[in-house]
Amino acid sequence: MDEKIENAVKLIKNSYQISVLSGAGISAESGIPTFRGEDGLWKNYRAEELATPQAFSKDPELVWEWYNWRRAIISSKKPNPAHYSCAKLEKIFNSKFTLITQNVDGFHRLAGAENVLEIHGNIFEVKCLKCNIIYEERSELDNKPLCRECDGRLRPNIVWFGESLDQNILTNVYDDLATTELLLIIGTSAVVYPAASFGALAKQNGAKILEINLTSTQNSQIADVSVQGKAGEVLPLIVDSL
Ligand code: BV8
Ligand code: ZN
Repeated sequence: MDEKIENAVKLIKNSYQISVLSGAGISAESGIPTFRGEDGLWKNYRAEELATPQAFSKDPELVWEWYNWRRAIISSKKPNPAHYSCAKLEKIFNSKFTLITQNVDGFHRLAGAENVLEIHGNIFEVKCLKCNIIYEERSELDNKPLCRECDGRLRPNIVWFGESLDQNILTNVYDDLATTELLLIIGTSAVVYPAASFGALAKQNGAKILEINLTSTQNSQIADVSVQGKAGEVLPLIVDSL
């Protein structure tokens, strides 16, 4: 077995409590475009200009067009072996497992994971600008969707650039990063804050770091083991060897 895979297995076996931080790269093999990769969402739609409150107030229909395009893509795809391996890790570690994801596709839950912190929201949830209700909405929406309760305008229940993350979720994240013994950082370029700082924070608190990514990132320098490869291939190899 590849030495790095072996070391990764050892890190997990020597841990009592583990956490996962995932980014768009874990969904890449499901066919979901990443944000900054070759087929990146950013390239086609300059997402950092669309995923903002300013863009939404200026042209809500354009922003909804972009989210409806992504909702359609995600609805036609499914979780890949990396998502299922994360769910398997949760079965092994039980209550000593936390999954922190930047992804909004809901694939971790679809693959069976339960203790999932969706720090940037969920693309299949909507929020009413008038009555503030938040609800799941999987049906096809037009570019000016209205609230089912009060007919107010809806926005995606997603954290946009310049918006703060949900305080309760962040508290859960920081509580977990204070005690976790191993943080697996899978498929994130680590450029978006505050998630980009989670690896260093966990390390500071004494955790080991295992990174799985196609390329090196700022987390590679602090990783105890950094495996370069596809999450859908590498993670099952590691988890099936536990
Ligand atoms: C906030 C929802 C407080 C949208 C997203 C300057 C310095 C520091 C911070 C800032 C700054 N200027 C502004 C900020 C704050 C800003 C920020 O971090 N900006 C960055 C760009 C510098 N952050 C915020 O605004 C956050 N809020 O800080 O609140 C505040 C309040 C007011 C004012 C200021 C601050 C909110 C951030 C949330 C933004 N929302 N998503 C949507 O999805 O529509 S971010 C977006 O990027 C996605 O959530 C995505 O998950 C996230 C991170 O990207 P990645 O997941 O890492 O994806 P990426 O494509 O980048 O990388 C993919 C990786 O996978 C690559 O490394 C690739 O190699 C790898 N990969 C590819 N294929 C595979 C693979 N790995 C393994 N296997 C494969 N097969
Ligand atoms: Zn409403």
